Amino acid sequence: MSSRLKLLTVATVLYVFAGCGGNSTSQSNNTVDSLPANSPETKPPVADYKPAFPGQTRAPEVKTQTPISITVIDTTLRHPWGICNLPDGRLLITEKFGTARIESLDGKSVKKITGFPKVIPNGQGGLLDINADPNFATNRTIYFDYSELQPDSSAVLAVAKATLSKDETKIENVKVIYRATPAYKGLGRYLQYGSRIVFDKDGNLFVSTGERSDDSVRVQAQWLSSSLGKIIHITTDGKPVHDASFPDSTNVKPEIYASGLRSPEGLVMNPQTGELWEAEFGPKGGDEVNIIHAGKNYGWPVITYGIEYRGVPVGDSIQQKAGMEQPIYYWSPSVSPSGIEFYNSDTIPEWKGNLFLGCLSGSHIDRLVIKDNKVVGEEWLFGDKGERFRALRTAKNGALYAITDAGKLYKIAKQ
Ligand SMILES: [Ca+2]
Repeated sequence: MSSRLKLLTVATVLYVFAGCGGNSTSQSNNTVDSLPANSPETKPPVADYKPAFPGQTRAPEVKTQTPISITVIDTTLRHPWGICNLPDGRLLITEKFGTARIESLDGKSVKKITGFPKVIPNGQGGLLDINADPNFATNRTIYFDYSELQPDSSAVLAVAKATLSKDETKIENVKVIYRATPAYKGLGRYLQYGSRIVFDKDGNLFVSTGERSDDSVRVQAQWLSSSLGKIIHITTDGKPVHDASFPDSTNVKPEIYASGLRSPEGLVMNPQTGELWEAEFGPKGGDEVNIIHAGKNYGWPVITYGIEYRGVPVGDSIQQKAGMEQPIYYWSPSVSPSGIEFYNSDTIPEWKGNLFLGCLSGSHIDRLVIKDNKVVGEEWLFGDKGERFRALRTAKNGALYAITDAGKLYKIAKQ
């Protein structure tokens, strides 16, 4: 990996906001360390921002040596969004319009599940993530979240629990345990809910929440009085876990674990370290991976490596600030990471401990090789499929299963 730190000598040609003018470039007399050229990304970054440390972006390309097969085992899902394992090995998968299904690992058995609350499926809303209680085998309890319409036509991310009926055809005893308030009514009301649900080691829930996109509301990612743009830490009844992450105050919601997030559709526990990892959509460029620690501020919308989609800098155009955490990795241009997963099986040894990200606009599964909490290698897998990969899980059989916006379930396994 020694070439990782390789710096090119090109000093006068900077790519400036290529996104607002196609592939336009401009000349500058400034000198910056050019980005490594051996990344799977070959397009110029959308801005000439300098990484905070070597390897924070464009890690050197690696190639999987193990022969891998990728097989479509179902094509009939309706916009799948969340996927989790059940104790018997089967997969529980949500569909955006408000249904779910249980699939066997060979795709031959599919059970459709109804009974979910009414969702707003518009935009990025809908029935979103799902997870099974650690004691699901005995209590049949599941947790899920969705965009919920309010009486004033605003929309909120609601987190709910329910039990799966014995015949696995419907959910029962649905109870909303948390709402990521304030509900939002503006133009972006159907955008950026975040919503991944992850269990901590004690059986409590971490939930990622989006900041709902619009300029007027996204500032709340920095407000400890707002649940938007946060990692929320709650019990299975929706009560704050009280980590004392932030100072105790009437203006601070005690369930907030970390702040300053934009559109965090990726959240997973690192099984090797026990740390919580997050991935989020940045603005234009600046998609991030972060390691989440209690009480930390991850910077949005104050610091970012991206620019506004309209082509201008975000805020004061700063990328680093005291008191705000740096992403361990970022992409520019964007790859749009949604669901993320650590591969944690011995079946494909070279993948063990790697972080896999389902990418939407990137149309690939991104594999990041991690060493000492730094990214030391990157591989873009399955780009030839032309899919928007929404989420993925390591299954009990050692294969990765990935769902796509087009409605496919892929099995990715050792040949
Ligand atoms: Ca950030």
